[in-house]
Amino acid sequence: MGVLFSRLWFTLFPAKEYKIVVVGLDNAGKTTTLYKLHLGEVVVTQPTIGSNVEEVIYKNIRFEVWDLGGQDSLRPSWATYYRGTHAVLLVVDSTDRARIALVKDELFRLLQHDELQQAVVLVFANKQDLKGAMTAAEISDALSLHNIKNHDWHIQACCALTGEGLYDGLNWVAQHVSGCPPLLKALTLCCAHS
Ligand SMILES: Nc1nc2c(ncn2[C@@H]2O[C@H](COP(=O)(O)OP(=O)(O)OP(=O)(O)O)[C@@H](O)[C@H]2O)c(=O)[nH]1
Ligand SMILES: [Mg+2]
Repeated sequence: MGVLFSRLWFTLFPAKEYKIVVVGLDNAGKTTTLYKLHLGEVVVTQPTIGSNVEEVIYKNIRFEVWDLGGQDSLRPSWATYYRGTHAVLLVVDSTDRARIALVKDELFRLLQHDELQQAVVLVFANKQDLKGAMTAAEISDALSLHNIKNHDWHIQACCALTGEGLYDGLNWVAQHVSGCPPLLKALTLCCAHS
């Protein structure tokens, strides 16, 4: 009886969920962005070792958001998170002019990965509150985003501390993944299996 009920529940109410991986160099503001979207608050962060994953619900869409550590030694492990990814969210520290070429290298490396061929790409030009921040247009040029031919992409100026721009970016993702097959996961089942 329990098994029958759980199958019926899953058939009737599959949870529609899309996977986002959040990448970018250390200190870009990835974890701050994740928790601003998840909690609506600014949290005190430490450099991420490994990953954080949280659910973000926006316009009745569930996003499973993976925030990956951006330090040099951690970036080679990003690929282990790519399977099933619908959207890549690249967070850029807009004041970090010295490392923007490195960001570009990382971006074009990840875009070649087999498991990201269907993914759309959102770039957050973060830290727009800081003096000397590059504009979204400057970052777009520095990253040569116009050379991305096989992925839908978009750049959004934002400030993860205030949240300005974050939902504009998420809205773009929501519009661009809605045609893709979602991850299907059973909702929490409370029935005991017989
Ligand atoms: N002024 C300003 N500071 C920000 C903004 N977003 C993040 N920060 C700060 O930048 C620092 C690094 O933020 P994190 O979110 O930990 O950066 P991260 O990209 O997760 O870094 P790793 O985990 O090391 O990869 C923190 O001190 C944040 O408070 C922003 O929009 N404006
Ligand atoms: Mg982090």
